Amino acid sequence: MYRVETDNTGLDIYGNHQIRACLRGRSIRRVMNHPDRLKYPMKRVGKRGEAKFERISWDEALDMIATNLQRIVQEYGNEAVYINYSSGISAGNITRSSASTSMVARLMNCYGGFLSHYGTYSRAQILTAMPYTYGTNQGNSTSDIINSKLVVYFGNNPMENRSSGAGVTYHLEQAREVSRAKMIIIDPRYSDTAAGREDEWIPIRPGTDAALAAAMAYVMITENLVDQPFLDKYCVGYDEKTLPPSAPKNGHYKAYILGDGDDRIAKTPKWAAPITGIPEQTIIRLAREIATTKPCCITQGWGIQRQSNGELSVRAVAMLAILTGNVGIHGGNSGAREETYKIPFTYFPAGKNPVKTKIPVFMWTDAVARGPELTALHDGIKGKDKLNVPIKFIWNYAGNTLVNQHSDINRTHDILQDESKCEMIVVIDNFLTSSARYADLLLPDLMVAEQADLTPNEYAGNMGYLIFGQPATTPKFERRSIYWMMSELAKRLGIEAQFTEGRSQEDWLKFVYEDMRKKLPDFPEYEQMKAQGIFKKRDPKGHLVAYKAFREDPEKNPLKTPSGKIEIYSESLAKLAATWQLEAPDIIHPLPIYHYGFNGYEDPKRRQYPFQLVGFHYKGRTHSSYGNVAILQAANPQEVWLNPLDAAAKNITDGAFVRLFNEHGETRLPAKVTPRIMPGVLAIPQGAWHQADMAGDKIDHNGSMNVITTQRPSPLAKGNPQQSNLVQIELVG
Ligand SMILES: Nc1nc2c(c(=O)[nH]1)N[C@H]1C(S)=C(S)[C@@H](COP(=O)(O)OP(=O)(O)OC[C@H]3O[C@@H](n4cnc5c(=O)[nH]c(N)nc54)[C@H](O)[C@@H]3O)O[C@H]1N2
Ligand SMILES: Nc1nc2c(c(=O)[nH]1)N[C@H]1C(S)=C(S)[C@@H](COP(=O)(O)OP(=O)(O)OC[C@H]3O[C@@H](n4cnc5c(=O)[nH]c(N)nc54)[C@H](O)[C@@H]3O)O[C@H]1N2
Ligand SMILES: [Mo]
Repeated sequence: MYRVETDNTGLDIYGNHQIRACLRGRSIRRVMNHPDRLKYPMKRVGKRGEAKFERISWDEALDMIATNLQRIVQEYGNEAVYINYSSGISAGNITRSSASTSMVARLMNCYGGFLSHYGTYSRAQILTAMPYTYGTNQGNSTSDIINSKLVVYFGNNPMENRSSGAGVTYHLEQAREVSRAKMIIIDPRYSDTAAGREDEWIPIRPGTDAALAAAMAYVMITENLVDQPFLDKYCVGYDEKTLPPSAPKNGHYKAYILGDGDDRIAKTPKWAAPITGIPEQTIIRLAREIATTKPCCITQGWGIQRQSNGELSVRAVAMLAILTGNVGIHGGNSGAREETYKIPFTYFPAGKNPVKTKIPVFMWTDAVARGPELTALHDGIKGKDKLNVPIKFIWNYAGNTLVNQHSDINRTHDILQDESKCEMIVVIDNFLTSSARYADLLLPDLMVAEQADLTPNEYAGNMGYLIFGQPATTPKFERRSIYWMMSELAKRLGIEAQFTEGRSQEDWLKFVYEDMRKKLPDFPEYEQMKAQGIFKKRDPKGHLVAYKAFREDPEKNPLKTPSGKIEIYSESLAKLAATWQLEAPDIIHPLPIYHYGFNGYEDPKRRQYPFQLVGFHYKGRTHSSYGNVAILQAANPQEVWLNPLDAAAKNITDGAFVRLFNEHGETRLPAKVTPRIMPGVLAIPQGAWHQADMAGDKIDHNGSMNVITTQRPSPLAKGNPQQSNLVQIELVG
């Protein structure tokens, strides 16, 4: 009999602290022993999506998969096989679900390859855009806040989305006890990270952070508060002096801010106030405070980049760190999200994918519906000018982005239901999720906690750790491990020797662990590690500082940008802007300008759908995972946040059942009337399980926000703009 206990090893000392489970970790037994868990392999008997299944044997299931995979590869080629994105097991090794490095990927790599993707649902826009400025996307570790005098969070909510004891909040609290850093939170919502800890909350309209940044830049420039020596030495394109010759006259940042650029608009606080919803005087005060309090840690979460103009916003926020010279120093930050110290970790080798074509992660529904129409210049296909074949086979292992977590569920439903398009969908999960309902074959997996595996550290500031988990229980019913499933398929496909290399799951763990020990001799011996279960190591350098070497010697340690410097003006982006095919109002720009983007505050569509809707990552779930645990549901109700002013105008009272709708669909849930959200904005915890009669009215009754999000991608990353939504809200009458 096992219980869930917290890590109790060592003294709970800052930097070598105990890794305490969050709400979800503490309820893991309720997931493991949940009566709804999948027990047997099943095949679809009704229409796709109807969720009518019949129990079959493992042999029958595996034979069917092998036969269909062989047929589809023969008929359409390996490019027609897709492994869908999934974050269900991001911490794991043998069990890891990441699409390009999972056991499913290893199997496909041994079998001729598969169509892969680039980017993630988490941070497609920032991963694409930030490197144009810095060459990479790096931030200081949160623990470095111990050296800060001021912390400014743009839509960063670690209290909720880094909430375990190993997480960021712990550091934030402890570090601020030492440094006494003031904390300013800029977020449309009064988040849990604020919750009384903040010195100031500044509500901002979603998607307008770049306008705020531009107006603050205006104050800093006109009041002589910028770090001019830093801009001259380390940056390209701040003013005339460092503007690349290929750029147009007055194409530099200073001209854009002062109104000497193309648009002739000075980005004054007065200009930004009606866009952002932040009073002019607040913008001025904030700009002065950031520019004069050093070091200042400017950090953004990923909610602001999961938007239609996310690529521009992330670079605009970074400008504040650049203008004030806070990059590359202790207590400062680049403007990117916080990072964590990591100890070496070796994954089992997934092999090389012979298929080089990649789609943007968010574009897979289009690749199913109209694959050969997708091109490099219009849709961001990489490795080829265009796709040759549509997706015909989908692997969906430990993910729910097949339906619930992807945008516009009603469109996805139509695409997936058509069996002439995608011919086979294999789902491997623990539950009959929204995605699993669309499976042709549904395979019941063991959970990570039911098998031996190595888990690398997630966010723990200046501490790295490794967990070696052992099965907490024996396998029940006909649940099998992913390694067993893929090995059995390899047998049927005639690639068993390549796939297993003669190793068992335990042999692979030994193999990767020995490699880790070569990289870090501090790791104990295998058997010892197995017995102790956890290994922790403090960052010997103290705290991570992004771009520290560059700051110290930019000649010797250039950035990975083409110029080796911080590119405020990016010639690479200017080139893309000239060659890519974009639909209005999409824009790619060499400077980090403000542009409203589709479904933004200034989109004319707001006349019809007047509310901006953002989602947020909820403490009661990991996306949709844990969404079926009753005590977590009770403690973390699914409700839409609505300001009292809007509620009064709409006659909505706290707890009333409301409908949210737009051109994509409708979802219903109770309202939470609260001043914790600014007027004109609604917020839903993302990830609730879709519950709709798809043969009838298609109305969702569980506040699953992806029935009202769009599949239109962002301009540069072709990423998911799931925070850019315009909707109407009404009382259910
Ligand atoms: N408990 C829990 N933790 C999680 C997850 C989870 O589902 N549950 N998911 C994990 C994963 S995979 C990821 S990718 C991360 C996600 O991490 P994030 O993407 O950073 O999380 P979000 O909650 O989407 O957004 C953070 C904050 O941004 C605010 N925000 C939204 N739009 C804007 C805007 O335009 N401007 C500003 N200034 N703020 C804005 C939101 O109100 C929210 O408070 O969290 C991880 N951690
Ligand atoms: N509207 C909106 N949509 C969003 C977001 C948003 O902010 N707003 N955020 C996006 C982001 S950042 C992300 S990362 C994605 C996340 O989307 P997903 O990666 O799909 O994450 P989950 O919904 O947690 O789904 C994980 C699945 O893995 C399964 N699983 C868990 N453990 C195991 C296991 O041991 N074995 C197997 N086989 N399965 C297991 C769970 O049952 C669940 O079905 O969602 C994206 N979607
Ligand atoms: Mo994510």
